[in-house]
Amino acid sequence: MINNMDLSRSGAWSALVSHRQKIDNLHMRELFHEDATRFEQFSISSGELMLDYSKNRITAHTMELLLELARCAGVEKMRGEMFNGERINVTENRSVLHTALRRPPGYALEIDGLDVSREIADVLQQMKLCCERVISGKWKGYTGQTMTDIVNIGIGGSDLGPCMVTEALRPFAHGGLQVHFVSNIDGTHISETVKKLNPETTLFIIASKTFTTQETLTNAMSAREWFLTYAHLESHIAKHFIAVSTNRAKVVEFGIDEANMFRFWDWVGGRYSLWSSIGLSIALYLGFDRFQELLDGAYAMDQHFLNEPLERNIPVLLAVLGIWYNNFFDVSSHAVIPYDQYMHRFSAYLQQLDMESNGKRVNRQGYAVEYATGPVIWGEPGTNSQHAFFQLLHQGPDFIPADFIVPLKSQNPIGEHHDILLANCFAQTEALMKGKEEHEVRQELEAAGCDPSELSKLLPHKVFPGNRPTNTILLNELNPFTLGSLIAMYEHKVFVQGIIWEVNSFDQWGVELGKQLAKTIFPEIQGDVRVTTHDGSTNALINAYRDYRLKGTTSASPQLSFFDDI
Ligand code: G6Q
Repeated sequence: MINNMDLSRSGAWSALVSHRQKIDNLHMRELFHEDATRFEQFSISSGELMLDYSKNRITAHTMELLLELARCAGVEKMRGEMFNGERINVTENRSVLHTALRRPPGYALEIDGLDVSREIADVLQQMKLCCERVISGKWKGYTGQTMTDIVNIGIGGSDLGPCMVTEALRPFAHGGLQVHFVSNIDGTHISETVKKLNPETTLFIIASKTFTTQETLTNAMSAREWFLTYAHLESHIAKHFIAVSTNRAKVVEFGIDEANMFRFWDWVGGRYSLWSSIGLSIALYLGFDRFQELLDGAYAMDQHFLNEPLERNIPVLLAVLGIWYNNFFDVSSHAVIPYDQYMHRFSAYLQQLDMESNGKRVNRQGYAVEYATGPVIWGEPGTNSQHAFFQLLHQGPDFIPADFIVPLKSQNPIGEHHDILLANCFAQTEALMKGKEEHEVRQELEAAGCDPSELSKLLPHKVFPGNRPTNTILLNELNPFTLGSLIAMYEHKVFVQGIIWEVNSFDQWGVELGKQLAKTIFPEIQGDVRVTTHDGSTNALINAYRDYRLKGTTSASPQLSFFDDI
């Protein structure tokens, strides 16, 4: 079905199409040269975060047109609806209220007969008490010892956020507990993790919104078996297993004490859930007060997003810039480069947030969209990435916009490391913007004494086109508050883009499909008959593994049969 009303047929969209043609030959180098105030015009601060978006292929008129598109799409109205708990997740008929999780208590909002503010405050209080007991050592294991290690078992939204945050905020950990994350169904992940652990001092958090996710439950069963190998008595499980879920019945069925369950709600999407009790591993690792600072930082960004006009609104600016390249330059990739080693999981986290939210081919009404709905998000920290894929950023045939995220303060200020790190970062964005022209390369080669025939051979290889857009996001320091703001900034960027593209950013039917498909093949792998019911390729692959299993020593492990029931 085609939607004749979609935004790509609007006047605002057409104006951008023609504007794009007009500015095609404009080089950022000239734009900076012509306007000494370009940085002031295209940069903005909020709290401890500053966005410099001056190194983009934009003029003031570009921004006017892009913001007009955002207005036409109803960004302001939809923003209010999300914060007010309207059921904007239309395919699941749910509210989208991760912003309520970081809002100070005491406001009135009722969803499905529940007072949201009270519900959230109750769970935060439960988390706080748990943190106090575990961190102080009052929580004892089955042999009376205090806990030294937390293992979060979850996947996707129940893993990526907490894993990224605990890595990013390592310097803020209280130091009394180590935290580990097990997500992959590959037995290597759980095996390698528990190898290092003492069951007497290990606390497992089984984090699953639905409590039916195959990977999480398999890993949880294996963790349980490992634990019982040492602890023997099932009654000891209560001291070592906690569940975070919306599904009380399944938690109880699994054998976790209800008193050890932390709830959350279906109006918290998986990839938006680190602010809920899914963040328990963060709170235990950093201490509850630090977790609260993370929430406060996100709340500060929520207020910015909610109250600032579109032209002074950081998530909105980032969103429309992304749309500018994705839809009007046909750019299908976007790099995210943190200049902070602690942020090494940030791009992986952002991949899910962005690509799972907006990777949709139909709009909210179910009509096929006729435009791209988001780039591939990827990246690695600088400076490592400079020695890996930056070649493509500088000299590949297509340009790839990139966000550079830079904390000004180092957590490990040794020698000149931080100065060198930041010098590299600023040099990269400058080079991507300016490039290196033929006459500059020629001069350089001549000065180096290169002979003319060698020079003409080398010349084209050493030219850099430049005009490659970057945003630079400066943070005073990477701490719980600023990280909270940064994550919320990207959440709202993704939200605004979803509104403009008219997709439902809050469902994930593609993920659900994966969950179903594996459950069909799993019993076939274990069955007695050769598999013939799929396409030729899938049959052959399944049978190759069946043959291997029959010839090898593998036999169905007891915990696997558990999944027949879920
Ligand atoms: C996130 C997705 C998905 C989900 C995982 C884990 O938005 O829905 O990544 O978080 O599939 O699901 P459970 O938390 O239900 O185990």
